[in-house]
Amino acid sequence: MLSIIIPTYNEKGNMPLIIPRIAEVLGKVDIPHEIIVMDDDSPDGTASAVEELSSEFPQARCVVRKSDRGLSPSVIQGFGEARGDIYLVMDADLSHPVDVLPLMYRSIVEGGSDVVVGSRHTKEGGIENWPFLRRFISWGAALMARPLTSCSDPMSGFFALKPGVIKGAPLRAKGYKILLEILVKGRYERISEVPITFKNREIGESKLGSKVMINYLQHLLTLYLYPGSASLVKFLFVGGTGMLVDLGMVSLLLLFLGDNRFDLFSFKDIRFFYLFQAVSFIYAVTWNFVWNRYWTFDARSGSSSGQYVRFFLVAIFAFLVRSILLFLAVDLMGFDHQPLYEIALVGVIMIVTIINYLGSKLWAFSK
Ligand SMILES: Nc1nc2c(ncn2[C@@H]2O[C@H](COP(=O)(O)OP(=O)(O)O)[C@@H](O)[C@H]2O)c(=O)[nH]1
Ligand SMILES: [Mg+2]
Repeated sequence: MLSIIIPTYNEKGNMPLIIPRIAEVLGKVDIPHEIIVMDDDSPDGTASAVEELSSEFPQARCVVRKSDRGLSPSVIQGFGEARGDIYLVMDADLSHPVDVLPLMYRSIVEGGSDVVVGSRHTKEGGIENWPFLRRFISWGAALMARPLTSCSDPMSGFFALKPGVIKGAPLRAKGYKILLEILVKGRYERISEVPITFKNREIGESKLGSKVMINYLQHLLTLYLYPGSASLVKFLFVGGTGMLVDLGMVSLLLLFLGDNRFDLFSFKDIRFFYLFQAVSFIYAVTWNFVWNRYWTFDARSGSSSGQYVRFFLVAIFAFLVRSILLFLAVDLMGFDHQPLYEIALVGVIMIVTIINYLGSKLWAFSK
């Protein structure tokens, strides 16, 4: 059974349009379903409109919410009310095309997707009659979420999923973009998109105004900080702090244990220099390991000793690659003067970073 969750606030006029339309479209292809209207006690009588319709459409019911109002909490509570095997969320105002419901249903049941998104930004998707500025803002907002998800339209309010995706996920109800929240915190493997053309509402008014934008930026920040999200961004950041830790440590060791405190690079015995470098290397790798395990990849469920050994091997391998490439570039190819040396160095660091990242993600911390 498909559970359709529709959050509403003052959508009385749309109820006699959307409920029969859903029943018609799904009835034609025999998809058993329930329609759960999650209403925030709308003063216009949305709930009684649903009540009236439910004699003809017994699959529809309304849950009236009197506390913790808001779009996302309504949807989250709707997941708790749903009794179906697939949950689908859509707006009440017919902005989301009802005809694609069977397609979304089938991409989960037959296509094996865990999540399906009705997308405005995919090929053949679109938005009807939006002025340029609104389109531009929407595009920019989606771009800012890009590192968090592969979905082209994570701001969409039209999506379906298997209940297992959100089971146990710590969904936070403060943002308006509940799909983005689910895509960052939920558990899923396959996500697909169905192109939709978003239509402007004809009945009622939009509830989501400019406050949504500030809220969105705050929401984005919490999602970027959430363990396991946007792992490449976090990995680069952690790697940067690791470089500072490495440099700081080597300088401290040289300062306090070097032969000549005031001249860092005058050594009677060069072996000390290598020893200090090795110590700082281990220290920095350990620093990176801890942050990457808990934060970048959220890999605390795996064995930490195994992860540490693998992470260390990746780091040593990357270090060897770095040394070999630099030797080739500087000693063999003659990239030993400005600006060739700098170009070679940047290139080598990029290659080594990619090795470190992929080695960590796909091997050291893989689940
Ligand atoms: N339960 C509930 N639903 C809401 C709330 N705000 C908006 N909605 C519903 O969420 C859907 C999208 O809202 P809408 O105002 O159309 O946003 P827009 O399409 O971005 O302009 C509609 O079905 C609204 O009735 C709210 O605070 N609580
Ligand atoms: Mg709308």
